[in-house]
Amino acid sequence: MKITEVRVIVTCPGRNYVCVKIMTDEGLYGVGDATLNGRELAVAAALQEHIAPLLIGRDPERIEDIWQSLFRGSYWRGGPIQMTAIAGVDMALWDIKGKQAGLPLYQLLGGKTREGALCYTHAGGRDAIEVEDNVRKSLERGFEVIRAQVAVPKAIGTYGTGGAAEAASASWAGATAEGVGDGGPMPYVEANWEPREYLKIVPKLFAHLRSTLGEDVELLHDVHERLNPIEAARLARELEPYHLFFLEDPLRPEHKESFRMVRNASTTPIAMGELFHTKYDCLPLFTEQLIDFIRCDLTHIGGVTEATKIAALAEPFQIKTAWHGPGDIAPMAHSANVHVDVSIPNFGIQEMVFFPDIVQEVLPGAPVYREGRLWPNEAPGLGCDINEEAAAKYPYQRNYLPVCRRADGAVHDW
Ligand code: GCO
Ligand code: MG
Repeated sequence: MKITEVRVIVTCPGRNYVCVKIMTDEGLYGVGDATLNGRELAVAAALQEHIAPLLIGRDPERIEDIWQSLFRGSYWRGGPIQMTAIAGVDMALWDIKGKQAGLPLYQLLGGKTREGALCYTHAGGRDAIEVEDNVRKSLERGFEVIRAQVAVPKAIGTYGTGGAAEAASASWAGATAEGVGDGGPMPYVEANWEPREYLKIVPKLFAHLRSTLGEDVELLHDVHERLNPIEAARLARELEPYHLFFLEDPLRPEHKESFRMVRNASTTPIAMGELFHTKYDCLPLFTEQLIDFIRCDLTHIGGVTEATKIAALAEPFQIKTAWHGPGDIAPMAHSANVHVDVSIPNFGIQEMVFFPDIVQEVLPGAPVYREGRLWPNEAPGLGCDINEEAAAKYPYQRNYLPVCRRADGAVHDW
């Protein structure tokens, strides 16, 4: 088999997606996700200008060799743009292999270790009562694990407080909850965010949720890499009585050694990794057992090939997976997540979103949600497709991630 064409399809059915479609001389094709929120066209150009010419004429069955040649062959390694471009290719090649074998991807990865993938949804709100209300709604839909985020007093547009709707759509943090506007051609500014206020409100939120909802529901919280080590250590310690499923992304991705301080301070389980790009980012956290869940984004680490290696590296350290699953990566990536989830031994949990109908029209095949779990597509390969005609109806629109500013106007990590 030979690769004859690499199509890069950029579409905006509500938000931007970069899709890869690899065609072969045998009529089989594969699809993958190469979406990097806010830098979509940089990845599209990397694919079109630099990667596609290297793939034409190559044997698509040699996934590992193609992966290595793109990762090491470029000399310049890693980084979000390159690893996202490689992921799009990698997913499409696994998709082709599955179609060739007539098997869903999880079968190629060793077969099922479990039936469905336990998943979590998002509940946000302006105050603890509104969050509690939204947690209850998610419980009614069958979710067993729920991420809770509350608006920070005095801040404008706190990240995550729009809950599930915000996660799936293009509207930004707080936009739905506080009516402060959507993302758009210039970055939305989350303003007046102060760690002092944040550190006061979050333990109060979980005290409220535990006292009203009891111990049965599993709760978690996303810090979104906003704290410094001593602040993160304090938060992890103060949340201990509420028994979180995990505390997500407490620190910036650069300083792996800072996790020691959080670890030594508390027994709250720690998850990290949506801003990592390779297994090398994960290793220092694994070898010292500084985290409990690794939550890389398959679209930003080079796809299924790197994800299965990261999972295998995590396994002997008793670290489980919790792959990133936001609305800003395409259904192909969500499908890849779940195929990996149901075939590895050390799966932990899967973040999920409900894609709006318009996305499902353009990019059909996302995993199906039922009873607190995601179920893999049983069609060969990823079980996803790209409706190119529908995609063409929704052209790319420039859209930035928000930025966060402190009360004095200084830039903080969003
Ligand atoms: C999550 C994430 C996302 C990111 C987004 C950035 O836990 O799902 O933190 O919501 O903010 O992927 O593009
Ligand atoms: Mg997160």
